[in-house]
Amino acid sequence: MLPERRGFTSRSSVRMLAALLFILHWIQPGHGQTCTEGFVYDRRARQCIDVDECRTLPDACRGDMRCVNQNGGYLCIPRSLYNQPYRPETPDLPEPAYPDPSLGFPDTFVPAVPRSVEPSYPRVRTTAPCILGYTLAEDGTCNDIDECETNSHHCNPTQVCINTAGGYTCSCTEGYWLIGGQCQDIDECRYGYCQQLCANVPGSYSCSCNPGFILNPDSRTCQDVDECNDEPCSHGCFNTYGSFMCNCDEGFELAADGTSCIDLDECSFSEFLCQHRCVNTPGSFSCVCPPGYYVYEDGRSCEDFNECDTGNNTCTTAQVCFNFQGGFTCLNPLQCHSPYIEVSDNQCMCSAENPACRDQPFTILYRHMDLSSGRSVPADIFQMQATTRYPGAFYIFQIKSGNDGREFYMRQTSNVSATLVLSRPIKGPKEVVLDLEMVTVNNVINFRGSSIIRLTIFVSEHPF
Ligand SMILES: [Ca+2]
Ligand SMILES: [Ca+2]
Ligand SMILES: [Ca+2]
Ligand SMILES: [Ca+2]
Repeated sequence: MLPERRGFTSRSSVRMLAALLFILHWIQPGHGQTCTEGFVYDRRARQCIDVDECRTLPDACRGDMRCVNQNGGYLCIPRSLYNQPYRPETPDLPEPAYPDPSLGFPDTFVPAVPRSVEPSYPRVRTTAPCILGYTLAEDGTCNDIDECETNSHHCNPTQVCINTAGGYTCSCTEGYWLIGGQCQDIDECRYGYCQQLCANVPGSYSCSCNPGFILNPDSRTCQDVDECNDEPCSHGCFNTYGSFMCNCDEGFELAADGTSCIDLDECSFSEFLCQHRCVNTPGSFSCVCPPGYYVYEDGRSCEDFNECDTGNNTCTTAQVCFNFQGGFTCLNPLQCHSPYIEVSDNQCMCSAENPACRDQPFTILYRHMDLSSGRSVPADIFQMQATTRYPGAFYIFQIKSGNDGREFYMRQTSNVSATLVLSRPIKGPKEVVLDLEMVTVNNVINFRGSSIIRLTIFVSEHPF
């Protein structure tokens, strides 16, 4: 850092001529006062004062040097010492990037020792009582100059000036750092300041979170929202990282909205779910049975109420309750019509001695049975058998009446027995009264007689 003497360079003859005229002008008035190099005579103050070469010389320092005025001279020092670019080593500290004062600032330089000057009149004080950056107070002490306050700093307009003891620093405000001598916004997003979403703004930044997260108090990281706390699900809720899931109780399925549960229509799954009828219910289903039935333990089958066993019937004491599938009936006491007489509570007889009984069946036996509608065919449904066997006799079994729909036929199973067979499906509800006849033929004694079983069949409405 050598002081460069520019006063007498012959770079520009015009400038030299101007300087010469300037000097002459000062000499001419005849005050008889001359100042040494670096000073000019101030008429008002009547003393030699320092020339600020940095202001008066258009190109006091060359190149990348900066001019610093000194008492009786000036200094050229590298500009780099004024603005030390400062870059934080790690990007995660959005701290103000204060330049290190130790790197040196103009006002913290030790002032150059003033050159000795020739004694002159008036004598110029060449030694300041305080070092540079301080000013002499009235009490004789040296006080720090607040360059920021007095606006005598050299911070550039993007910087802020911070006064220090004996000097000052130029700094960037928070959120900016010094790049190329200018305070430029820190792009915090580029350095991953935010965990999830980041928006850079001049001098700052703001973090936000993806849906399902909330910003932590540190304003940078995000944490999962436990959505289940707000009970968004109709039924069950499971919190997940960044979201949540709903599930539904048995018998329900998740709706398209993902939160509500809608009933499953189990009845639509299969028509065999219930024996009779399926009724969908919220979260379940139930089987119902027609009147006269109840739902069995399996929940789907229908079982006939036995109204006769349970006493849940309307039969009088004189009547006999007869239960069948899906209902019951009250059988009136047997009434045998003349010439028949009653021989038991379900049998009438026509006496052989009675002439009116000739060509009439000897006995009529009353029987009742029930039959399910739609029973698969063929089906053996009733047995009949001769109870009295006469030597030399044989028996013929036949349906004498009641088989108009031809649903039945009689199949002889032995010499003395036969089976009533259902040969066509029969649909209830209806009562079918069949007269099943057993004809006894004895050619030895030339006898032919018959007995009747009057079979009443209660065909149920339902196939169960
Ligand atoms: Ca920023
Ligand atoms: Ca969650
Ligand atoms: Ca259901
Ligand atoms: Ca019944």
